[in-house]
Amino acid sequence: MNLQAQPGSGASQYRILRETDLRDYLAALPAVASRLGGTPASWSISEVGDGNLNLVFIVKGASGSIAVKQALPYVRLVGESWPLPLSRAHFEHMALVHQARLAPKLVPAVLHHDDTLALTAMELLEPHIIMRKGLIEGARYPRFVDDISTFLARTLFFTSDLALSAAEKKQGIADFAGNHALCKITEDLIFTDPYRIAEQNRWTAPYLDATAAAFRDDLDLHVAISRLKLKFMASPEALLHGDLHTGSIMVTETDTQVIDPEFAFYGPMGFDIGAVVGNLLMAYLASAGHERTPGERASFEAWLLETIEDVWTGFSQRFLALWRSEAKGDGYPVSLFAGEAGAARLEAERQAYMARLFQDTVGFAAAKTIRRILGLAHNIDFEWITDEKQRAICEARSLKLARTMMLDTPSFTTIGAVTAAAREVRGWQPDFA
Ligand code: SR1
Ligand code: MG
Repeated sequence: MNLQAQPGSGASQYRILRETDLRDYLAALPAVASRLGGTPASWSISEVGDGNLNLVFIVKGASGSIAVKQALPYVRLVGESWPLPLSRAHFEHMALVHQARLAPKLVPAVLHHDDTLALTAMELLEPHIIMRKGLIEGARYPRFVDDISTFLARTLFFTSDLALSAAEKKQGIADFAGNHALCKITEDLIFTDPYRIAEQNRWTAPYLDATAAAFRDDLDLHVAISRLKLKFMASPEALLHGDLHTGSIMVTETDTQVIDPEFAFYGPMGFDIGAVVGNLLMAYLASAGHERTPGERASFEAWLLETIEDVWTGFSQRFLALWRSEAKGDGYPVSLFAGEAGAARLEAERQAYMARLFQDTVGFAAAKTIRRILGLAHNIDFEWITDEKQRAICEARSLKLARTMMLDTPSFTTIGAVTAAAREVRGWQPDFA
């Protein structure tokens, strides 16, 4: 497909906005200008993006503040040598609009969108912080479990064949099918590169050299990751966020907001749920690297494990409740499950479906972990552990857990089995320790 023909490509009129251009641009938008208040000259504008792909500006005026995100035509983390379609801003905007409808109050409000400039203006989330940073500090978030399990259950259920007609579902798949360049990033960086020699791979050397080499030679692991990759590519079960790590979640003690759905597409539900579970497991196993005195984070770590359990339990209860009360889709026709026997059989089938979804979740959580330790894009849970040996110990524990989760997925039949394995590996010392 010709990328130039995709929505949002608008190559000829696109320009990277600097602060002055952005001021003029926003001044010409009456609703945005009046929200900011005062004169455009009085607005403070700063570029604060620390993600891998885009520019992010914070604009503050006399009476309000906004965030403005602009896609760059390349991967920010790497530079202009890695071009990336601007159309991702179009798909992100479409996903934000869907998610706001399906999971009200859990995504930032969009104030303005411009496909040509690949730019979206949103409410500024204040005093929220990126959840990953809060977890590194050892902060707990009492609203998180309810909010993220609601977000997951509602966005996944209502975009699936359980809730939609076949025609609606296929239209949804078509609407997001053009976001394949972002899918390709995931296909390469998560499902392929960590298991082969790739120029951009990196890990904490020399401590993890042997493990990285072992992962490159492990054919059992290559089969397991390839099965997951195929599932990612060929199972359009629901509209996914597509990059639901703890850096895509902003939190306070009383609020949770899911941001950055530029990787949105129709894929397997377990990929989003696994992203949350995998990133919480990494937060748990990185925690030892952030202690100043042994054991000082023990109760925080216990909270994290409880949170992981509650996310799956909360998600699965909510998803099942929606299925029992809102199943208007063409999957599982009601007419095939009439009477008491039919109802019982359908309920058994729901349980079987959740068991399969849990297996996917375990596998994808493992894939998400391995890519952050052996691939290109790492996370600050580990990166901010300055003692390299200590960081490698935390990473080696995570790799050990992830390998078991990926190879022995069927042995994890409950989320408690996952947290028990995490607790056990927390006490394991690699050879180099
Ligand atoms: C080149 S982009 C690297 C990563 O950043 C995003 O947040 C996604 O996780 C992607 O894989
Ligand atoms: Mg992102």
